Amino acid sequence: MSDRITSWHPAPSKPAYVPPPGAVDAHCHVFGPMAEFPFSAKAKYLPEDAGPELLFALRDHLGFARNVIVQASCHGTDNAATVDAIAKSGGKARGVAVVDPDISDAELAALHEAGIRGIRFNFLKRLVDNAPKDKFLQVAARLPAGWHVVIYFEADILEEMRPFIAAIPVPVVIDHMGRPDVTQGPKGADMQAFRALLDSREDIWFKATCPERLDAKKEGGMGDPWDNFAAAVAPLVADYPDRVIWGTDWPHPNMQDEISDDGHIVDMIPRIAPTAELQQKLLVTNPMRLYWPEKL
Ligand code: 0GY
Repeated sequence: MSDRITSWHPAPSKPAYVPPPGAVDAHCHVFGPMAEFPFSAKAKYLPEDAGPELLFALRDHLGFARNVIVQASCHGTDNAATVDAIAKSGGKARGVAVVDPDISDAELAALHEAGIRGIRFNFLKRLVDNAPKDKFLQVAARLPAGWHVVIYFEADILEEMRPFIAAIPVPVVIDHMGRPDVTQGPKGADMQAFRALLDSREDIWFKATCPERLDAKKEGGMGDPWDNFAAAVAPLVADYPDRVIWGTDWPHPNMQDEISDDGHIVDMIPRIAPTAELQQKLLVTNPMRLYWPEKL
């Protein structure tokens, strides 16, 4: 592995949109700092440090109150950096871990104590070497009470994911809507397939995230201001308002070729959730139900 990469904007603009009080950035990551929390030997990318100080400064700059920190693949199954960031947040962060499926019940309980509320199964071949569905189902069956499973996959494997998702015994949250091709529009084949998946279980949630990824120029999309994303995602948020959460995706792993201004990413919110009621659900009520239910 060669040079370390930077995938985030050095000075994001102040968004025009002001999130409601208590708003949660429910999909973000920390990288390192490497000297304290080395990256996994199996990491597929080697980023510059993007630690909790930077994340919390961004949270305040963008007008958010809380973060949900998702363990990034570059840290493998060692959740120390994520747990450290949660500990430093003063109660303003919780997290999603990536675990070895053979993790002990005592270790899962310790992660709960540290603020973890779910585990992530990553099926992207460019990010992980293997994704053993049988092992994943075994660990999903012994999660602490109240936890959920986050799944990251791309639209081309949605059909083969169906039986696996159907067998998960806890609520499921789908990262980035299973990466639909948003240039197909709101009625495109990928969005129709994703809606069918949502209709198959009432406890499948999704993240209306990643305009910068799904509508990237390098993916054949438009780039900022990501009009394809807005057009494709707004109807989905309108139709499933109680099962959708939102996040910045900072520090935008692997997006070093198309750096995004996080202020602009926040300004996508009123385009996909145009009413105050929808925004309250997307940014406050829904993520609080998943990550801080005791505060509702
Ligand atoms: C994301 C997306 C990506 C990376 C990771 O864990 C990760 O490394 O999630 C990606 O490269 O598509 O959700 O941040």
